[in-house]
Amino acid sequence: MSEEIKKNNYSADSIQALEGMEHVRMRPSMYIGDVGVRGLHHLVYEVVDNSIDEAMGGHCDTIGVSINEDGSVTVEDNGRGIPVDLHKKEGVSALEVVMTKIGAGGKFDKDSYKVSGGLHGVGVSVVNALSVHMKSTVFREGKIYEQEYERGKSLYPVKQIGETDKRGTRQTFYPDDTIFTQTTEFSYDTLSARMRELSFLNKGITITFTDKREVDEKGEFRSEVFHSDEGLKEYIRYLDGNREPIVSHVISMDNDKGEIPVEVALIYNTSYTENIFSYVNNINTHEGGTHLQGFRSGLTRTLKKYADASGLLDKLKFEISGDDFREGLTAIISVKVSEPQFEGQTKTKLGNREVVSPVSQAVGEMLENYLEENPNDAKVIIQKVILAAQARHAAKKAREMVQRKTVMGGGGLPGKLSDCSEQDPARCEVYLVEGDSAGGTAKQGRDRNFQAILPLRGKILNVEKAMHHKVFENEEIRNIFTALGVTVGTAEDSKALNLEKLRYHKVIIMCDADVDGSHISTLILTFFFRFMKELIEEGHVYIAAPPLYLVKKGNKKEYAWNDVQRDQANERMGGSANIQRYKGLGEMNAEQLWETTMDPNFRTLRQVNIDSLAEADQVFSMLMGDEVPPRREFIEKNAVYANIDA
Ligand code: 0RA
Repeated sequence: MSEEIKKNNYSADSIQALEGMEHVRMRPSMYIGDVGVRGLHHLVYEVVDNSIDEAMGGHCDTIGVSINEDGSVTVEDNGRGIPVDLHKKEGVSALEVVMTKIGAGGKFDKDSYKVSGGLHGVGVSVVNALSVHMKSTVFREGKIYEQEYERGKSLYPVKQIGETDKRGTRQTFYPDDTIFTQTTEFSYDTLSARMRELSFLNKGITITFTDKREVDEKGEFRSEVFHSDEGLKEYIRYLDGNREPIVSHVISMDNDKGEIPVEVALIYNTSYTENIFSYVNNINTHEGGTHLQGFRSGLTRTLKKYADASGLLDKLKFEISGDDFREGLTAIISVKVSEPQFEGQTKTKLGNREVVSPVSQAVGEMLENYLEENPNDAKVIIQKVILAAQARHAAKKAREMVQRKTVMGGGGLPGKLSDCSEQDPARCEVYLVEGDSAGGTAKQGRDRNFQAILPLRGKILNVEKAMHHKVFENEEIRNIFTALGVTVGTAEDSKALNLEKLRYHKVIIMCDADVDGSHISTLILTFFFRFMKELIEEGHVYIAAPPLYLVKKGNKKEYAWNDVQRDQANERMGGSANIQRYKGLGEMNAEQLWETTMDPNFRTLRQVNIDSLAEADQVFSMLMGDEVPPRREFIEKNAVYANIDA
């Protein structure tokens, strides 16, 4: 947008601005992405972003976020307080302008309030427009000011309501259920994960997160305090805590002085997966972009140079590829860009060309220093790279075999697949079922028109711990690839998944409702997460929910998915009903399985989505990695999909 257009927008009269607020209510998705669970949580991020900006400007160090008893959310900081003096152009207080005019955020103060941009950064007025009620409280220059709003319209002019020696801003909003029709209930896990992430990305800030909707046995609210002094370095330790490092330190740098502030931290571990998380202005850039490109080029260039000089590559018969430098790498890149250009399908790909070179340079310098000062680590890294190159060649052969079988095997679907008759993938679903016997029941119970069944034998390979060629050699995994009809990998891009030929738009994991079953679901999800991430991202993966109990009395029967439902059903039947606990899918007959778990009119499917890739990665590495105790604890305490929730 040119300067001129910006100015014109800004001087737009209040009628136009009002239309702006109405436009937000008419087309909320244009501002917050969607009006589902994700959009709802964006409201909180938007408000918190403003406080983070105030903190990044050096004006505050503490942010409180709470979900209140009534389901509203409060965000409070100890910054300078949003100005309340008269805004000359608009003729009302600056606070009112910020709260009720679209795109007004900070235009009255160039230095601060340069909101993060990107997905969020639409301005707190958007949150206001989408809230049935909102209240702003400002603690500033010894006084307390307040203003309230309904669906974005102020209820009265800003008023002084008292005196204080505090400073700061408090925002409380109650999302509008006529906009967020799916739900207005905030998820503790989602918000807590984001606050943790923000504290790592903005070191030094203390973020307190409290859920006041419930109290525990001690009568206390669930609450967490997030604070990181070391930022990304600590974030890496958190993410990789369940993996075994092969170098002695986290390698990191923080250059906040440059034109484009760059922060990077990385470590190498014994696994075979590459894990790079990139952020622009605190927003996770799932699709990567120019900062990631800079990171990769800096990493490859520097390591290659070092390896060449070391003579370690002399005996190697293969070319080393970029991928080889990133096996077992966990890295985080965070850049701040004043006018970010976001591209890509989900607008999470950074497009600014000017970012490539500073990031590449910073990464190069950081690594060069580290390799120089830690020659033993350097050697270990290069040896790992060589192993990766060798394994890549082996994997390529194994993959080509899968490909040949998929493409040329005369439509050779796996023998164990019971396919459906419908041809349109959009209407087809496939159940991945634990065990041959449950597979048999599912096969009898299904609607063969559109439901296919692929039984999986027991535990599938733990891809978190296996080398890639082992993954492609594994029969169960090959069956999944062939059944779904997708192919992976080309010589240029071993990670590109081809979803065009996907044969079923719903891929449903159906396992026993017990610890073993959830372990198997997790193994399958881990496989999808590492090798078919797009399948999850495009919303194709679901988890079936078989019931835990059958409650029966006379000719009445009810199914129950938890203890509360079981007891309620029992009560409805006047107590003393016969209660059968299903120990596994195998105990249900075909009709029962259809009724409860497969009939689209009755079943509940949980769609798997990844809110935070970093959080999901941490969970998977913990669940599937070497460290047993945290896994035990987690599986015992949570549904396995805690952070990839439905
Ligand atoms: C612009 C100017 C000033 C404060 C802020 C913005 C501000 C905005 C937010 C949003 C959430 N918390 C905030 N805290 C402060 C004040 C400039 C001054 O006092 O000189």
